[in-house]
Amino acid sequence: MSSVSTTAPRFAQRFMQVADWLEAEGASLYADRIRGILADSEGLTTYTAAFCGLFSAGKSSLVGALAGQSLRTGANPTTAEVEAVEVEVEGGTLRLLDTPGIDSTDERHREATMNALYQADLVAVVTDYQHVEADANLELLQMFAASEKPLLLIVHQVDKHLEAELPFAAFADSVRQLAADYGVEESCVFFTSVRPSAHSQLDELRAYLVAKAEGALGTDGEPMIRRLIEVAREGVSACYESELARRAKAVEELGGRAPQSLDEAREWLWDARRRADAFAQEEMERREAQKALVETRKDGWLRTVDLAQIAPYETAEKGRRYIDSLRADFKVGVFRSAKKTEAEREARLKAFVADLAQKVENFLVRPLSAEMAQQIREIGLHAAAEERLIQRCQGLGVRVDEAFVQACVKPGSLVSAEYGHQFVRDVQDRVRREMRAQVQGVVEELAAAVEERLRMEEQDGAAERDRAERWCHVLRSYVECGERFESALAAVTQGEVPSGE
Ligand SMILES: Nc1nc2c(ncn2[C@@H]2O[C@H](COP(=O)(O)OP(=O)(O)O)[C@@H](O)[C@H]2O)c(=O)[nH]1
Ligand SMILES: [Mg+2]
Repeated sequence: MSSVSTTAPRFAQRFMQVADWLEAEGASLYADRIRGILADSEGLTTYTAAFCGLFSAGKSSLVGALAGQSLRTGANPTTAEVEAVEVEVEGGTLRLLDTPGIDSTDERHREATMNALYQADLVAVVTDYQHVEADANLELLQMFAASEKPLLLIVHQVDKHLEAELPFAAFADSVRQLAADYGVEESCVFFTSVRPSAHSQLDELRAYLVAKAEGALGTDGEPMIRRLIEVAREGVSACYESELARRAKAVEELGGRAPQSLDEAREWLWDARRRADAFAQEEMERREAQKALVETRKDGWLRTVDLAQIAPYETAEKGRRYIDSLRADFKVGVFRSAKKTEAEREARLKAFVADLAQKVENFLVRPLSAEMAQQIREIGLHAAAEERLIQRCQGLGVRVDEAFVQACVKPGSLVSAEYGHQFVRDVQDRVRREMRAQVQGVVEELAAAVEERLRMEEQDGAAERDRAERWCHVLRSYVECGERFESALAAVTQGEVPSGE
């Protein structure tokens, strides 16, 4: 952080609003702590070192010795108060907090100690010579190692050391090793005693604290601002903790594992969205491909209808001969009797009809019906729908009989010599038109069957899609909460009130 020099008091005041916000969010403990820091009129010019540890570690004696004063010492203190002694340093005051001690048997003392620590710029864990590795001490180290505050490990009452049992250097090494395990540097480990001892670093510790205080106070107000920010951040964390945990649990319930970080959750969400989108895309593409296939088949079948050779030359010739027989001047036989003429017309009509019907059957109906049935099978519809359609294909056909052909004759055109050709084209057109209409009918039923199959497939995929959507939802909900948390943290770090939800 850059020097806040003259702006420090004003900047600090902004935390009043942050405190109000925390209060409104239900984190009144942190709101009170901020107000407590702000209420300290000396706050901006005070550097605070808190001494904590088990009872009788010698904290009070040590603090007194550091300050050159005598503090209330002795076993079993009845008060749970935090005592402060102050030492003048350049640029302000070094305040030493003597805490009542962490005693697992008295929750009030533990609480008073923990409550005092938010005011501290530095924490010193004090242990007596004989209890360096006591569980409570290790717990304390563990807890403060996680915070941002500088952390000291002080092994007190080293006058109790007996060189005959263990060389002091070896003892000191093992302590430094332990400290390193908790991220405490060698320069932050001190050995002290208020009784005469060759190993005591009481003066070094005092010099260290004074230098630390003067260094921090030289930046004018920074220690206090740091404390304010730290408490505000803790308060924000407290506000979001349970909600974020709840949402992480929802993610874990669905995905088997809770995200380890917001970034990981963002990655999961990104992935989930991509997969859900791909799923929807696939579905749409399948739908479009199926529709395109039906269109392609329809075009192919209609082309088959149009190109079928249903009236090759000899068939067309029979048609033209029939038309010739209808002309007014058509007469046959020596006597050109009406009966014979009529019989000839009848014969020519029958010959044309029989030939045409056979050609239509052989070159149009049968090949088309086979082609359609084959291609419909290839689509892979549900059995019942496929069966229905195949039957429909097998039932395709045009009833080419005398009436069909006669209906195509335009009597008014009989005078034209060329009409025979036109007539044969008209007959073919009528055959193709009727076939086209039947093909169209099959295509409509096919399209409906394809649609039905798609719908059922999509229904089958619905459970999977639902799951994917739920997964996206819980991830989004976690990420949103995490982002609000992050931006609230960023806001209070700037002394700003986090913006609304
Ligand atoms: N031998 C020895 N005893 C000490 C030392 N410092 C404190 N004591 C004794 O340890 C006991 C507890 O000291 P006190 O300062 O009250 O510990 P606190 O409970 O941590 O505050 C008292 O009887 C002190 O006289 C020391 O450096 N050497
Ligand atoms: Mg004490």
